[in-house]
Amino acid sequence: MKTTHKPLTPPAANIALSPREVALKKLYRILAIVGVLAVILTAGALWPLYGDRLLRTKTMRDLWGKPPEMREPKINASNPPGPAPDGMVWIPGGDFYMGHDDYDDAIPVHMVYVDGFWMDKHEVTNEQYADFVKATGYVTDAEKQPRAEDFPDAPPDKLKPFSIIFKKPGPNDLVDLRTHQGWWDLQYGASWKHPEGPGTTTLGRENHPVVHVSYNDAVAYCRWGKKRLPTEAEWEFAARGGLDRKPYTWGDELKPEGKWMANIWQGEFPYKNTKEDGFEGTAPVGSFPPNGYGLHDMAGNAWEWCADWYRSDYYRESPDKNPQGPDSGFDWNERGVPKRVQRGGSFLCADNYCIRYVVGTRGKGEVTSAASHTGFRCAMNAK
Ligand SMILES: [Ca+2]
Repeated sequence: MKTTHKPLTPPAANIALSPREVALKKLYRILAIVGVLAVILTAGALWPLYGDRLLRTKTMRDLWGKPPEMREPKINASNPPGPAPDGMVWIPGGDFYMGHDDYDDAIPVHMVYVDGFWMDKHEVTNEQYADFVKATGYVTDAEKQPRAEDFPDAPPDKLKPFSIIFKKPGPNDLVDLRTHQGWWDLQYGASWKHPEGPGTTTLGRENHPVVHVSYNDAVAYCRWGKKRLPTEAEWEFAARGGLDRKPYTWGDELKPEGKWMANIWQGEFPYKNTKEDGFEGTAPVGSFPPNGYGLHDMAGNAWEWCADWYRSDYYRESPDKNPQGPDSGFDWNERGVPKRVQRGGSFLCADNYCIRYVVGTRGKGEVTSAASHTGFRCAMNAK
């Protein structure tokens, strides 16, 4: 029986390479290896600079699940619902983009709607707070005896009323900007009426923002005036003054036409304050131009308490209409110490530290704690 076979495929010809071709092949292989190594080394070198941002973007997308809706924000008609309460201005409410892409606790930038409300034109002053204390006999947290259970490691003789004041380090003191320890000093007897401690007063500073007030102290004052603290979203809407996604409450430039627009820190923090804006500590309220809604000092001067609890991840889940903050406070940097939101930065914020005079950035504080750079202003519902 005859069997048919498919013809076999002829073997590939064994073509010898010329010495030049062999050399080129080697060169290509070496170039390929060098190229791969270069990519790995470049990625390794750039990771410390940009890796965090890449991770953050991924995390943001993972958590958020959908790309942001980037439509134009719409501000409500600005007609106030009635005559303005004394010292307040109407904030019309509407849509705005809240947050800041460069800060882990202020991402994602997201659109929020807030209803219109009244807001104090300026931070509550020493004179205004004195009227409240005179009328009510209120005692601030910084004036109270600290509780032993809150300071279990403190010897009994150290449990005296105190607040925290800024103390400029010496020129040769080495300060780590990450620790806060280098420029804060516990001062016994410091309070809103003795800002630098016993023997100091607010005389001559009647129209400066009241400081050394805790969240509780701020809430008590607002209630006395039948007002309330602004929510964080209201505060940011108001601070933006009708501008959309600008870095400053007044626009794009830190110093338009060479003019300082807020009481912040010039020079290298915390060693040298060149006071280019005219003020080393707090400034009288209204020393700088108002923003688009007629509000003064929404950047710098004194930090301002807001009503919301602080959580660094809140913006990933916050409602898009009149957010009121999370149900409880949580700060990764100080677990077990619930905090409320503060906004606006202070006279201690410099471009090498803090920088929280940039709109959309956040601060926070424990509800009974006070310091020489923290005050507040009040808001009120439309009647
Ligand atoms: Ca200043």
